[in-house]
Amino acid sequence: GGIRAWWKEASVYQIYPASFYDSDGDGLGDIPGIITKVDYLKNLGVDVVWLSPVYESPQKDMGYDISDYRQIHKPYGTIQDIEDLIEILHHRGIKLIMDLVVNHSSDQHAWFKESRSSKSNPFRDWYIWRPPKYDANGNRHPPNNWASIFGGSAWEYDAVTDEYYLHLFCAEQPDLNWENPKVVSAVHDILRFWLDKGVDGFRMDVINVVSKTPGLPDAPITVESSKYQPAMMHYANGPRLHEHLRGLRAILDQYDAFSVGEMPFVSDPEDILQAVGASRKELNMIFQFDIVEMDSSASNKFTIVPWSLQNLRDIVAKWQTCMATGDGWNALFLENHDQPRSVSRFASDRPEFRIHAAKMLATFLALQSGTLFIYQGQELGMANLPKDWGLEEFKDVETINYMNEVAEISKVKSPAFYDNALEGVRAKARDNSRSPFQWDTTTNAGFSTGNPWMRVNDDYLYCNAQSQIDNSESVLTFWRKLLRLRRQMLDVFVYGDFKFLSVEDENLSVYERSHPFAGRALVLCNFSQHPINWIIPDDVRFLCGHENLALCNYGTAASLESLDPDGKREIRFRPYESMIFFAK
Ligand code: TEU
Repeated sequence: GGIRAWWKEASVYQIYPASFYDSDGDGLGDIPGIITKVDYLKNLGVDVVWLSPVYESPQKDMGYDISDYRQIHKPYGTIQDIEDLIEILHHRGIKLIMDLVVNHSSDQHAWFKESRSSKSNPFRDWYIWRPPKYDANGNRHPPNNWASIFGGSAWEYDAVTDEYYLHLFCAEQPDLNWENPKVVSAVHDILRFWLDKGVDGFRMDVINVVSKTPGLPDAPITVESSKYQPAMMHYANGPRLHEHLRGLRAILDQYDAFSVGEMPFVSDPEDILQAVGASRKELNMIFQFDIVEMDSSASNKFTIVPWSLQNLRDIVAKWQTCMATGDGWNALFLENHDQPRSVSRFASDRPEFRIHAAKMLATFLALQSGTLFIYQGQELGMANLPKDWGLEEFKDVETINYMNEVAEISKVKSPAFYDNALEGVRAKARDNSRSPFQWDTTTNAGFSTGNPWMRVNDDYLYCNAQSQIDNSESVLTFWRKLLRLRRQMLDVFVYGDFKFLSVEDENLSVYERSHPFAGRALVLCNFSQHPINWIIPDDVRFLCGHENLALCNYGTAASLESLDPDGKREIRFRPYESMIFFAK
């Protein structure tokens, strides 16, 4: 595990401001709303809050399109509010990290307004402009064939100067030109601005796409049916990435601040260790996408691909091992604002299984080595949106763009094509995790007294914080116990060695955490709705007794002394049952 650090031991709670708590009845969450819920966070036992963007923004992509990095989006509050939040969190011993979205800005940012105004404007070179290409018939085309991550071309034509600008995401999110040193130093100034206010670090949005292949060459054709091609080979982990990361790190180090970089499109440990290896002085850790892409096809995230526990175990084993040997550090997560709800996705949200399934996933995740990230509502076992909701309830630009494309294609293909795509959207849309937080059983789940910006999940009477807080059997109480256990045994759970035991049953995961002096733990998870009998191997039999049972998601583990027909001691797991054994 390397040298100890506060950020390695931390449990981080991600707040999605629009959907956390609305203090003024306008239907949108806000910063004063977060302030009123600090007790809730303290009670849960998290150490750090990561706040998704609250900056001034036209909200084309829920604040990931920033028009002023030094102002707060008015409906979310004021600079004074964020300063109050920082102070109140710090007073309660909780750190705050902000979202840094600097691969692109909003097209409404003053920099871009200047940039687009003329070719000779001093800000022209702050974004990535190129002249059109013309074919033999004189038709205008984008400068290259890159596809935008949110659909269509990655280039937008701008008539003002008869050129195109690059946008890897929405057209309203033009990419900043990191080849321009003025851009880099402007970003550094933004860091200092927030660090001076006392923030403890940043989650860096798509930070590995800031350096593109010089010359911006065409991407190879991998999607025959499309004019535009996935081009991550030309923008992910580009040639100057590490130089830029070191530049950011130098500033963070002056404040003892922390960084977690979001790094899609890359899953080679070598590439990632270059960004997170301690000696490299770049990022502290990254979010990598292996788990959340395990059930999607490479060309379309909405295509549902079956996954197995073996896939999941292979991914976890890969990262637990390579980070330990390479002096890197893991960021552990199963959910965030871009992903569907984990209980629906990786276990079961059926009423008879949901509570145990959510606790089992929590067990599986929270006791791995790494910094733990929990997304708001995950601690309650919040589930995906109901299957019978109409598409009009989906607010995410990615979902809307995709379903518009699908509707077009369906005209030539078939209604079945459309239905199939819709099923993928229900399973994978980012909207699934963006519905308002469910606080209690009052109107709108207590989220807002007004008209919520997004519909509240119908299940709030059954799943809400208030009914879980004082309930010893709740998912929330279970998370509290897990976080406490992790904190009490940092040597084992955060810094200790990790290994999977080989287990016959394809739905059972058993991993061991160990530390030469601090102790040894077994973490066992039944990932299925069926009972599993597991004959305890000789070398861990001493661990698997009642006296060592640290936590079981059913409360008590019923069957620790059971014998199989041959008289061998076995554990009989109930559906989605999980257990943690620990011995000094
Ligand atoms: O996400 C970047 C990213 O590549 C994915 O998580 C992406 O949202 C997903 O693959 C789409 O299916 C970050 C933010 O987390 C996301 O909310 C923003 O929309 C995006 O950057 C642009 O800023």
